[in-house]
Parts: sequence; C-alpha cells; structure tokens
Amino acid sequence: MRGRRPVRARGVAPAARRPVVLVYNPDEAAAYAKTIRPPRGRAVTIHTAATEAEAAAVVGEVDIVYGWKFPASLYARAPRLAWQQVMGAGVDWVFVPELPPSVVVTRAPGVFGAWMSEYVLGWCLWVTQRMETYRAAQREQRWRGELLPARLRGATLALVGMGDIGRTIARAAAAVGMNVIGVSRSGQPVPVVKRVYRVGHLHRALAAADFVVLVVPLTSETRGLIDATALAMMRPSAWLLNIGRGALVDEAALLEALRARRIAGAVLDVFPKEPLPPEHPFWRLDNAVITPHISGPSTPDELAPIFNDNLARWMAGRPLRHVVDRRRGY
Ligand code: OXD
Repeated sequence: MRGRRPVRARGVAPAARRPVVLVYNPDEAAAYAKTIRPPRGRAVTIHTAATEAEAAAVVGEVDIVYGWKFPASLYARAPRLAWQQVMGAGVDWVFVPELPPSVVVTRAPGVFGAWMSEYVLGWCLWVTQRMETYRAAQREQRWRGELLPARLRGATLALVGMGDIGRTIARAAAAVGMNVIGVSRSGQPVPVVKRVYRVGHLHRALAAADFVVLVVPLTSETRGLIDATALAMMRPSAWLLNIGRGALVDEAALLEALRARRIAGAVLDVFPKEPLPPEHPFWRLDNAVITPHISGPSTPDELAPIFNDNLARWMAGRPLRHVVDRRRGY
C-alpha cells in the first residue's frame, strides 16, 4: 500500500478541504450527482464518470466514491479514497483484493426490499393464478373454466436470507397470508417468520416450501449453497426464485433439475454471467422465467437520503451509518 494515506478513524472527513465526490455509474451518473446535497453552508466538488477512462482522469483527487461497480483497477490510483457508498443492494463486487483496507464501504438498506417484495409476490401470483396458462388459452380462444387458480394464502415461502430485504419480503408475504419460514446464519427469530432455521438446517426449510426465495448475500460461505443435494430436497411442485446472486446456485444442477422437472420451475433474475448469453439453455426452458436483473432497481431519488445523510456525517467527522462488515462480506 505504498503511497497511501494512513488509515483514518471511520467516517472522519479531512479537515479544511472541500471533499471531492466521484459519482460512478455507467448509465445514470448525472442523475445521481443531481441528488447530492451537502450540509447547509458546506460544499463538495462533484465529478461524474460513466466509464473507467472518465473515472481515471479524476480519481487521484477523490475522497468519496458514490458508485455502481467501480472498477477495481482504479483503487491503486485513488490515494485519497476514504469512503465508498454502494448504489446497489449487493456489495460482493466491492470486496476485491484491490480494495484498500482503509476504505469504508457503506450500503443502502431499506431501499430494495419494497421492490423485491413486489417482484416475489408478483411471480408467486403468476404461478398460483396460472397467468401463463390463461393467456395461452386466450390465444387459442379456449374457455378453461375447468382449471382453477391455486391460493397463495397458506402456501409456504422459504426465505434464504433474513437481512433487511428478506425481512421486508417476509412482511409482504405474511400480509397476503403466506406461511413464511426463513434461513439465516444465526437462526434468530424474526417477526412474522414462523420458523427461522440455521443455515445448517437449510434442507429442512427447502423441503417444507412451495416457494424458495434466495436473497442471501454472496460470500465464500453461500457460493453454490443451492447445489444438487439442496435442489433434491425441494418439492416437485416447488418454485425457486433467485433474486440474490447467480453464483448462489449450482447452475448445472439447476439446469438438470429443471429439465428433469424435479422442481416445478425457477424464476431467475440473477446469473453468474450477465447479461445471460443468448445461447444459454435457460432461455429455452418452459419452466424457467428469466428477468434481466431488475427485481431491485437502484434509483437516484431513493438512494439520495442515505447518501446525503452519510455525507453530512462524514463532513462532520461523525461515524457513517450502514457500514459493511468486511469480514462477513455484508
Ligand atoms: C445488486 C442490485 O446489487 O441490483 O445486484 O442492486
């Protein structure tokens, strides 16, 4: 780490210097920059960058990165960087070996759960209301009055991951009468969740579920968590919804389980390689739904209060909120 500043106390802004913020986002850097509000009477310098080359031109003077997938190669050229506010729900991409230990990383809890709850309930209802079937019948002008929808009320939803997003989904699912169970490292009770299993008992939760939702962070412990054995524990009528990270699931095992109809289907929003390549077999499976990583979008207006609150804290030398525990990886 030659040439870097010594590690400062967390959240302490450099005195008597106007902080420099780099907003890094390939599509919407300007929109995020517009929402930055330094505390009254104080000012910050704001740069925006949509590409690595644009960021490289200014990164040497930057104190704060407000970013989405900031390029790892730039850390070595950012000697002042002290704090990075992540724009997305997951932080796995930040913890690359190049990230200097002195950089504090903060996340944005409370933003994504509401979106993801609607995604989860929407796709569960798509299954139980047999939306695809009735639409197909409509195309054939067939009246399928013999086929009834199923009830979501009483169906069991297993949430693998009981962080703030998992808890928000749990409340939404319980509100429509679903029987919500969960899986977490600690197995600690969570309001509205009927039973929380420790991760060592994951298979029990899988065996009890009509819908399994993966919303756990990707860490060395959760990579490949849903392997062939886990999939074999699921009911043949159950659906897997992955809104966490593609690498939580053993892709070959899932493909095999879907092809053999060992589970009813999968709704997949995340993949180890994104965009999902056109030749990928998932596209052609009638029991797989593919969505393009949209279950929990980041929007400048929703993230602004979190960033601006932390900016005020940083400029006042107060501890930041929502600091990621680097050891745990979330
Ligand atoms: C993510 C996100 O982190 O979509 O993947 O926010």
